[in-house]
Amino acid sequence: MVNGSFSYFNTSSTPMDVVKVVLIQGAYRVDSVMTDANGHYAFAAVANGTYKVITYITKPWNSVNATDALKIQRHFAGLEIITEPVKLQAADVNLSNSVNATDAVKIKRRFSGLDNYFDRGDWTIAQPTIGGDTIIVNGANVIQDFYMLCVGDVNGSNIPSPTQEIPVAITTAITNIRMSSATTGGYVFSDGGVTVTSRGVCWSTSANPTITDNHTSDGTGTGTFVSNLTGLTANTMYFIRAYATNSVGTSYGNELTLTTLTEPCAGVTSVTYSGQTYNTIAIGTQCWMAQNLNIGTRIDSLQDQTNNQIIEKYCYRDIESNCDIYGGLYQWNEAMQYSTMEGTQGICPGGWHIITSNDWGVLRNHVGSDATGGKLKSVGTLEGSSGLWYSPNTGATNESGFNGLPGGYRTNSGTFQQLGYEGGWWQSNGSPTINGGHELVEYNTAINFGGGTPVAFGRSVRCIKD
Ligand SMILES: [Ca+2]
Ligand SMILES: [Ca+2]
Ligand SMILES: [Ca+2]
Repeated sequence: MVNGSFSYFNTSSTPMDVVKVVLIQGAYRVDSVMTDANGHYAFAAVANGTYKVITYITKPWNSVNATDALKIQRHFAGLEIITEPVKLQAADVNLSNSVNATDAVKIKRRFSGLDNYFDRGDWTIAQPTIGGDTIIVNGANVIQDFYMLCVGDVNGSNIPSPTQEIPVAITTAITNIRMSSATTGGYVFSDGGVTVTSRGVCWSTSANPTITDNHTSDGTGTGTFVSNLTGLTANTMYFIRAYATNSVGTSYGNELTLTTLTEPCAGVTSVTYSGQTYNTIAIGTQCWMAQNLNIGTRIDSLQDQTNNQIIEKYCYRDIESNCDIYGGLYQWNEAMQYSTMEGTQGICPGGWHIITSNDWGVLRNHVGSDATGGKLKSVGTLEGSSGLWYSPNTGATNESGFNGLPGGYRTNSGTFQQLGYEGGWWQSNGSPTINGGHELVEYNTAINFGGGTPVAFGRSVRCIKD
C-alpha cells in the first residue's frame, strides 16, 4: 500500500481534492486514483520497487503576481533565502534549475498577459522534506504526503477552493412490484465535494421525472438507500430515477420503468349469477368472490346430488335461509360438475373457477403464513351478538377481506355439523371416489388447515376469477 495526502503549501495547507494521481514505474503506468475531499490517495498492493507519481489537476492556476516576483528577486539577492523544495520548484518557472531574475521577469510577463504559460507548467508537486516525487516500496506500507503549488506562487497565497459539483447517483433495480407500490432505491457514489442533503427516487408517468414530481426522501450523504414507492395507480407505467441534491444542485440517476400490476378485479365490482349478486374482493393478485356460492335447487339432506344437468345444493339443517347467510353446501363431484380437472369451472359462473390448491397457496403467501386462518375469518362472536362464530373465534381479524364464515358441513349420512365452529371450502384437487381437497378455518384457532374431505360430504364453495 502506498498512501498519503496532497495539500497546498499555503498557511492553511488546503487539502487538494480531485487530483488524479498516477503511479508510474519507468515508462509504465502502474495505477491511477483520485484524491478524496481530504486530499487522500491510496494505491493498494504495490510491489517492491521505485516509483514516481504524476498528477493531473483541473483547478485554475492562480495568485501569481508581483509579490511572488519580488520574493524571487530577494532570494536571488540573498536577502530572503527560499529553502522549501516545493517553493524552489515553484520559483524556478523556466526549469533552469536555478532561481534568479529571469524567473521573476517571466512571472511579471505572465502576470501582465505578455506570456500565457511557464516551461514548468501550471502546477508543481514535491515531498515535504527531501524533495522530488520518488516513492520507494520495500516490503512495507509507504505513507507519502505531497505538497503542491501553482508554478510561480512562491508565497503560497493561492487558496484553491474544494471542487464542488452536483452529486452522482445511480438508480437500483425495481422489485416488489404491486398494484400500488414497488421497491427501488439508489446509490450515491459521489457527493461532488459537498454534503448530499437529500436523496431518494422520483417518479412520473412521463419520462425524465424530477423532484418536482412524486419523490421519496431517503436520508443524506453517499451510499446505498432503499426507496418504497407508494400510492401508485394499478396497471400504469412509471418512469423512475434516483436523485441526489447538494448545495450545487440536483443530479439524477439512470431512468428505469415499471408497470404496476393490474387490479385483479378491475371493472368487476360484482357478479350477478343466477339471480344472486356476489361482491368481488381483490386479495393480492387474485380476484375472489366475497361470499360463498349460493346457487342451485335445494334438495333434502338425505339425498345425494347427482349428475343431472341441475345444480343441487344443501342448506344447513335443510333451512333455505341458512343458504342465504352461509351459501349452499355441495358434494365435491356436484361442485366440480363431474369434472376431475383442477381449475375447472364447476358450478362457478363463466370466467371463474373452483379454487385450486395453487390458488390457495398464492392467497396464503399474500396473507402471510402466520395466523392465516385468523386473517381469513370474519370477526365477532355469536355470544357477543357481534358475529357468526362461536367464542373465542381465535385470532379473527379478517385482515384479508376474505370474510370466511363458519358454514359447517353436511356429512355423508345426511346430517349437518359444525355450523358456527368451522368454515371449509372445496378445492378442485381430489379424487371423485375418495376425497376432495379442502381448506378449513376453525373457531378455536388462528391456524388454517388444508386437507381432504370424503367427496360425499357437503362443503361450501368460493369461486375465484380465472
Ligand atoms: Ca530559473
Ligand atoms: Ca502568490
Ligand atoms: Ca346435479
